[in-house]
Amino acid sequence: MSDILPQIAQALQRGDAPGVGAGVQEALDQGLSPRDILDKALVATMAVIGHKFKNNEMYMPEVMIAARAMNAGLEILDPILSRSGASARGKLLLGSVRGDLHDVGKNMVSMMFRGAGFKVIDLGVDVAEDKFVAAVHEHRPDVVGLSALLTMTLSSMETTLTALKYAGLRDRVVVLCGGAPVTEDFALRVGADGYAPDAASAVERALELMAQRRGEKWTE
Ligand code: B1M
Repeated sequence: MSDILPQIAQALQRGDAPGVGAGVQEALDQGLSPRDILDKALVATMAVIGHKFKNNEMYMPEVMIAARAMNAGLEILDPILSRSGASARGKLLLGSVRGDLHDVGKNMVSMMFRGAGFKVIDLGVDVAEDKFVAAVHEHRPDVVGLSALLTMTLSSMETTLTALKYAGLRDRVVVLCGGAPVTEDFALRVGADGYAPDAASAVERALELMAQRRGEKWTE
């Protein structure tokens, strides 16, 4: 086995987007599974970067450049991981809540839902409450996914749920929350339907909640 995964990890730590892109492509060409590339090279290295950021061994600009390199890797894996023959299984409206600029985890959530056959409308980052409300009116999604990475922006999840409620839309959609500081307890307390700890389980949780809403037992 070649040492392509450590090479991708090193490129990601350097914030070398073309290097990450080339490494991911090389790993695919060597027959490595996209899931292994994602988990063992990209996600694992972002965790190391997060640790260094926390300990002041890496600073904002470097982390920002690394996140851009991570997204470059995700872009290459995206068409493979989100490839699906299934017809639309549902519609997900997704965004990082107001005040939150983190998008790597959200982009993974988008990829997993598309992989599971969902149509995804991604509103991006720093999405204000009224933008979520307008988009629910416009797109009529089955699921609204809220992502937050900062303790400070957890309050935006709550205000988004309140805005949906006051717009009379809350009961029409399943609301799923996620992101590092989010817990099941928090999500339920602020009125969401559920919480998922990671992108893969977010799909399962959404399907479960959609089935409950229809009064069916979800089986798969
Ligand atoms: Co920021 N940042 N950051 N940051 N950043 C964190 C989150 C932090 C934990 C770092 C630290 O101190 N250890 C810390 C937050 C502390 C807290 O509040 N608890 C922090 C801080 C403080 C900040 C700033 C305030 C720094 C400053 O200005 N002094 C600032 C805030 C900017 C803002 O948003 N307004 C800031 C800025 C940035 C950058 C711009 C430099 C960059 C973001 C670039 C980008 O995203 N394009 C950045 C980054 C990259 C990070 C870390 C290092 C990595 C985040 C990441 O991409 N993780 C992060 C440290 C860490 O996480 N350990 C950190 C990889 C990704 C795959 O994981 O996003 O958790 P994650 O997603 C997971 C799950 O959470 C889940 O699924 C994904 C995996 O499967 N998930 C969902 C996510 N959304 C979901 C939605 C769902 C379900 C699951 O359903 C809808």
